[in-house]
Amino acid sequence: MFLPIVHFDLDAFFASVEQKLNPRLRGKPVIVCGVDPQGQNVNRGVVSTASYEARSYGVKSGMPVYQARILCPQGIYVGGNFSAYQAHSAIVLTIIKRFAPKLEQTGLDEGFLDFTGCQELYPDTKILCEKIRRQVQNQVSLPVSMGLSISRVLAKIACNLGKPNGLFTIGKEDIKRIVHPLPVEYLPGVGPKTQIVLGNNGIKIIADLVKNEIKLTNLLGKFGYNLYLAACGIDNIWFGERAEIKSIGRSTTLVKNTNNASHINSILFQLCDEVFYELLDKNLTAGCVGISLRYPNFTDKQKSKTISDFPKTPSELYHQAVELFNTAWDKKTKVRLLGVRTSKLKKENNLTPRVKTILMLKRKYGSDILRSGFVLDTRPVNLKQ
Ligand code: TTP
Ligand code: MG
Repeated sequence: MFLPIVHFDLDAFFASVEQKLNPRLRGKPVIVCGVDPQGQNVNRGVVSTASYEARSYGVKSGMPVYQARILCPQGIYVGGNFSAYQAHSAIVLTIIKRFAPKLEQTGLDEGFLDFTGCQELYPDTKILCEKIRRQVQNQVSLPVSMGLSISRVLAKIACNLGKPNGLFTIGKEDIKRIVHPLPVEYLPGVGPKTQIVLGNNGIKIIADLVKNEIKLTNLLGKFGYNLYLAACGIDNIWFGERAEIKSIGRSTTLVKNTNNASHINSILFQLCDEVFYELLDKNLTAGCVGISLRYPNFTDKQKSKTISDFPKTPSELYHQAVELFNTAWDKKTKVRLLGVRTSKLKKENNLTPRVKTILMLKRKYGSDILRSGFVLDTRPVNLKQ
C-alpha cells in the first residue's frame, strides 16, 4: 500500500526513556515530573508524561502531581532528565532520516515524513514504516507509533489511533468509515473548550463537522473554517510547513528562590550555554538578546537589547545577559525564575573548529556532555517529587 504522508510519534516518550535506562521501571506505572518538551523546568508539581501502565489509572500529561498520586499511589514518580531525552530523540531522528527524502520534525519525539513522488522507490510505505519501527525498536529500544495517510492531518489522526506501539493506515476509502464516526476531540486543534462549544451546538463527531461548514465559520470564524478543512482530511494552516523559528530561549524555575549573585550568575551562564549551542545547532545567530526574571510574588521583569555582532562564545552571550540582568534585578529580592531569550534570528555558517567540535559532541551525546567549569550543578535533573 502506498500512502505518501507519515506521522511518527514516540510513545510516552520521557517515560519510555526512563524505562529503557532503568530496567526496574519496565512494565510499571512510571510518572515523569520535572521538565517540559523545551527542557524548561516545571518541577513545581505537574506531570510531564506517564507510561501507558500509569495511564490506565487515569494519569495524564499536564495533571498536577498531587492528583496523579491520588489516582496512582503505587506509581513510580521520577524527575526529568532532559539531556537523555534529547540524545534519544537525536538517535531516533538519525535512523528515520535514512529512509525519508523529506522529514519535518514537529516536536522532540514526533514529525512528518513525506514520500510524495517516491512510489517507484517505495511501492509500499506500510512495509517501509514497519521496517523503520523495527529499527528504532532494535537500535534504541523505544516504542514508536506511526500513521500513514494522504494528508498530514489524517496521518496524525492515524498515528493516534495506532497508539501505543502501533501502525495505522487511513486510505481515501477509509475516511467515511474510520474518521467520520470519531468524536471531535480526535481532530488536532479541538481542545476541551472547543469541544464544549461544538457540543453545545450539536456537533459531536467528525461527520458533524464535515456537514456544517457554514455553521462552523459563523460560530468560530477562521478557526471554524480550519476545523472544517481538517475534518475533511485537508491540511489547513496548522499543517503547512513549519513557520520559521522566531526566537530561541531557555528559562528555569530555581530549586530554591535565591538572591545569591554568584548562584544567579552561574544559572544565567548555563542558560546562555544552552541557548548558544541550540542556535548553532540550527545554524542561527541572533540580533537581539533578552533576559527575564520572576520574583516569588510572581512579578516578572524583562529586558532586551539589539546587538550588532552576535557573541562568538557562550561566555560572550553570558556577559550580555548579565549586563541586562543587572539593570532588571533590584539586587536584594530573591528570584524564583530566570530566563534568557534570543530573537531576530539569522542564518549563520561561520563556526570556528572548536565550536564545531563541541556542537558535534553535544549532538551525539546530548547537551550536558560538556559544560563550562563556571556552571554549578544547579538544575534539578533528578528531582524526586
Ligand atoms: P507527547 O508525544 O504529546 O506525549 P508522549 O510521547 O508522552 O505520549 P504519546 O505520544 O504516546 O501520547 O509529548 C512528548 C513528550 O513531551 C512527553 O513524553 C513529555 C513532554 N510533554 C510535557 O512535558 N508536557 C505535556 O503537557 C506534554 C503533552 C508532553
Ligand atoms: Mg509522543
